[in-house]
Amino acid sequence: MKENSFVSADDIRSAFSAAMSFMYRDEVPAYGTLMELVAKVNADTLAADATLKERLEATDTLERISEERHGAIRLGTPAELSMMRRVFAVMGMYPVGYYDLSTAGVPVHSTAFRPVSEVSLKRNPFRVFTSLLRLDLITDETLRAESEAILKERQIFTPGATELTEKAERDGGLDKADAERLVAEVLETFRWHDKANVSAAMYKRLHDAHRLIADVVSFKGPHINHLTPRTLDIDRVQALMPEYNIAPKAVVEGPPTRRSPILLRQTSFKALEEAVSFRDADGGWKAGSHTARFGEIEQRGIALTPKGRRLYDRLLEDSRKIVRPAADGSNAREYEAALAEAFKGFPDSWAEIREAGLGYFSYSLTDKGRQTKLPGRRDLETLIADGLVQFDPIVYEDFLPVSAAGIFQSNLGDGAQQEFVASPNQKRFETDLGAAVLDEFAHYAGIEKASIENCLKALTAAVAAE
Ligand code: OOG
Ligand code: NI
Repeated sequence: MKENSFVSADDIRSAFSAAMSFMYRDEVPAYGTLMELVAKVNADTLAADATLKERLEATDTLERISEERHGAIRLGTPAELSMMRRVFAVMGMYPVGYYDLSTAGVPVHSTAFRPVSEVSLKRNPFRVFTSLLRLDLITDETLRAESEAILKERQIFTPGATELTEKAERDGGLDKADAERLVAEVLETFRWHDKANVSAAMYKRLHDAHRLIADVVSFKGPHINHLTPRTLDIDRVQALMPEYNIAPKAVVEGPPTRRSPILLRQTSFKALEEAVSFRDADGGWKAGSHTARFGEIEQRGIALTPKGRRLYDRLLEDSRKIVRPAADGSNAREYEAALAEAFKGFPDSWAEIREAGLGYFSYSLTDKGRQTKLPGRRDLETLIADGLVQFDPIVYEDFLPVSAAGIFQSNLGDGAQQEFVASPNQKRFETDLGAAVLDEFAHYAGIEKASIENCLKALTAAVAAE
């Protein structure tokens, strides 16, 4: 096969995210309603803000503004995780970051499979927050062994998905027909199954141990549990959800509303109780219900340096010392006020954020810079002061463990939280994954450094070329 007949990984990912969106809207009608609301709020925001519209047009992202940015799944075994990695690689999605959620009372650890290069992110930014169940955190040994045995029996990938992934690995890509088939086959892994793998009694035992364990172990596959479009005004969507008959989670996760947005803000509508059936003793089915699937929205800001992230974490913690958001939303106002107050400690302009070394920026030449030739290298600050170089925030493309835990919690029901001993285990996760995860900070730092190098080179190359 000639290499140039291969479909690009970016195109496969695009087709896959579109197929997922279509399937999920069909499976979860409330999600379709959320998409409509998001599209409306985005259109209103753009109509009221001509500068924002221009900027989005210039960066070529206007058309896809309300499309999904991410989804999430929860896997049961190391074998599932490593195969998932291989499948996502065919779609140009690679594991970035390690998230330990045990501290937040959720027995999983996670990574995000996502496109990494700027070109790929722009083409289609779809990513999947992927969690692996940690049976090692389950204290009941019998239940742990039973769960392992149940999970061992299931096969979450179709033979076609496996075969096409192997083919892509062998040949270095897929042609159009194979790529289309792969998307259809992989979609099966994420489909909802309303017939459980277990009896109602087993489901109850799993559920009593932790709702998340029941969600992973009881079913044939890792149903997609939410999709997340991007909104230009998260506060507005949060406020409007009830009018659209969808129940928002109590508070928006992440930083407060700001002039210069940092990291990631997220909210969701609460997971729905859905009809499922369980196996009974004589081979029939017994009616029951399960709560797992929801819809989420996100708004992204600048990626923070380790120093900026430490400040963010500290301020978030400070605000939560004053008010911890209650699951029923009864103190949402107080929480928002405490959050806003705490974040007065975080500079709110790009210039200050940059000067304090809190965020990552991409540097480029100004018009004046493009017409300038310099005899030798000058330091960056002088070039900025002289108006030759400008800077723009680099968007945060990853996730936040405290926010993720908040999203998990509000969608696992409002019952009592469970405590687990903090036990991050990135080594174990990477062994199970079969690869190392990319370090997000190193990645952003690399993008920033490359942009500076490009400016310096371009400014001096003008002389060399003379
Ligand atoms: C994943 C929750 C994390 C996010 O946006 O932080 C997440 C899950 O509930 O499986 O998707
Ligand atoms: Ni999410």
